[in-house]
Amino acid sequence: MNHQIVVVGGGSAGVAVAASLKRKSKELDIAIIDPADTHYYQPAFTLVGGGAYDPDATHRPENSCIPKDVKWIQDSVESFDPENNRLTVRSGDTVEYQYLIVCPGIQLDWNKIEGLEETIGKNGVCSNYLLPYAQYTWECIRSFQGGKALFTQPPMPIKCAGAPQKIMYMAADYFKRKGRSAEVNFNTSLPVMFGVPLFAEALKGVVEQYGIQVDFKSTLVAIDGAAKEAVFEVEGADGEKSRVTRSFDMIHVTPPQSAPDFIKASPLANEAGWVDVDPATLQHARYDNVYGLGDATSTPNAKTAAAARLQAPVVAKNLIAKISGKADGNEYDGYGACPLVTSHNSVMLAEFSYGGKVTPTFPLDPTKQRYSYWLMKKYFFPFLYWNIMLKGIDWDVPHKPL
Ligand code: UQ1
Repeated sequence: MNHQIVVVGGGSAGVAVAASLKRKSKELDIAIIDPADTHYYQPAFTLVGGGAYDPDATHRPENSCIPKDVKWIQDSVESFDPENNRLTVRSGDTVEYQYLIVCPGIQLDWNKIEGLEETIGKNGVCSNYLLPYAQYTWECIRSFQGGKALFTQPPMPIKCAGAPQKIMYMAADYFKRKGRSAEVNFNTSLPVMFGVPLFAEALKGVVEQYGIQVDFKSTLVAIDGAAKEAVFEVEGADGEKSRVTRSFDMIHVTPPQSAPDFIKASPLANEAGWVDVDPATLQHARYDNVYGLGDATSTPNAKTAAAARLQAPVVAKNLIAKISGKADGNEYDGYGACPLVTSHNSVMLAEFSYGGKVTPTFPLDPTKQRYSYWLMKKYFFPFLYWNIMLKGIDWDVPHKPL
């Protein structure tokens, strides 16, 4: 097989960039490689876990998402050979390209927590990171009769760093409304609530509002579902690590995450395993006919759908400029957005760019929890995703430094 442009990954980033390219230049010959039948709108998984979104509305068939006139190769990449502009897929075929766009997303490393794979989806062990387990999250919250509810966050980088606490606030809100007496405990590997100080400070207030106990630098390492016990590695003030076992009635686990194994093992990766691209142009550091975007890249932005939405037109414009021999000059500023769900009717909208610079879209205090942002999270962002972003429409709402 041979295509002018090959896109590895048909998720948010891959579909958006292919659609954006096609919209700019109909005659481009593009193929997307992705093994999955189903395309998920993952940002809604938080709401599914909180019982506020129809699980069936989070996904569509992948073939309905791939742009018209873009070829879908339903297969998995086995290996890259960027020196020779080709790659191999699991079926054994070789795919050649002139230009390569790499956006396979981030890998969930369930197996890095001892005992997790055996118990996830039962025994009160839930996780919003796969749809069936997100549905089980809601079952756990709804049927919780009081007791201990644990929530975990693994070391960075993870996609949407706010997600591990969003589901906790939805749970705490529900317990409060139903009058269930709950001890809610957040165990996060990080030393802070959020990477951007302005929001970290504001989130302290939310934690207090619910009476949640937060344990920083506390990392889930093992879980025994039948015994309802979870083991954490906790780093003390002296840097000393010790193990703490906590019992639970329910636990929401955010799995450790890393670059996909087939990227880690490829010449495209940096030392940490991520697709090694320039943070502004998104062009590969060593292969100038290769670009990367989405959760799998080395760039230090927040790994969110909003980031992929703004990266897609940068890659599309830079690649078209490259093909036509004109100057580049389109730069991604690191924008990412994290609608921090703080209850069943409020959201704090965290928007920021490289360096943790707060860059709101709306001229409102970004640390305030708002019902209007809840409505956007539940209704407008999914609409924006399916009908604007995945259709390759570059809708650049300006965001400005605070
Ligand atoms: C956004 O663009 C987006 O993308 C597709 C989301 O996806 C889920 C978001 O949650 C947010 C907040 C944005 C940012 C867009 C605006 C209008 C603030």
